[in-house]
Amino acid sequence: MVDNILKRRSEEENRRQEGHLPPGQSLTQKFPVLHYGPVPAFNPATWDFRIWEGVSLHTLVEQGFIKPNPETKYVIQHAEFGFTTNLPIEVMMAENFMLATHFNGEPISPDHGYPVRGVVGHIRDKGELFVPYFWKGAKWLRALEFRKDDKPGFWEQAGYHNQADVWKEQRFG
Ligand SMILES: Nc1nc2c(c(=O)[nH]1)N[C@H]1C(S)=C(S)[C@@H](COP(=O)(O)O)O[C@H]1N2
Ligand SMILES: [Mo]
Repeated sequence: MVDNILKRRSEEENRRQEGHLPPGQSLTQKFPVLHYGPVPAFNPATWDFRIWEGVSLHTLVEQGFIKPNPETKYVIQHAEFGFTTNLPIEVMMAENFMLATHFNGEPISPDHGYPVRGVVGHIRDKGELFVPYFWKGAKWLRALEFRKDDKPGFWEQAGYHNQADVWKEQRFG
């Protein structure tokens, strides 16, 4: 127990010195559950997942399932209970945006978004270009909406910063 705490602390210090840990943040070695509202029940008989016509994601486009609509600038992820989050299309078309069904070889747990969630980006090192990260991936994903204009999602409307750059400590919009 105490050993684990000390190990985490020293790992945290290493990460900070390497410039990977933004100010005011701490290192977690767990997979915390962070969302608003309850965990939905999954019923395969009634569950569906919609992608709007004329829109695209990198692999789906590459495999020829969807033809990109050049007018699209933003994509809204729609999840259970009306939760939404918004991202520029180029972010969702990047290699590190994923409609994830599994984590560490196991189906994603209900808490983390079963049967499918968005997983986006990474926390960049200081000085890299802006890359959105984990919080912009909707758990219990049900639809993707492709739009010309941006539309703030659930947390974004609740006052959180649209980009939330950790290095700039952008917490509120
Ligand atoms: N459906 C849904 N997805 C969500 C959220 C939420 O409240 N509802 N919160 C987001 C935020 S702010 C974070 S930090 C991550 C947390 O993912 P985790 O619970 O798997 O760690 O989920 C994101 N996706
Ligand atoms: Mo979050």
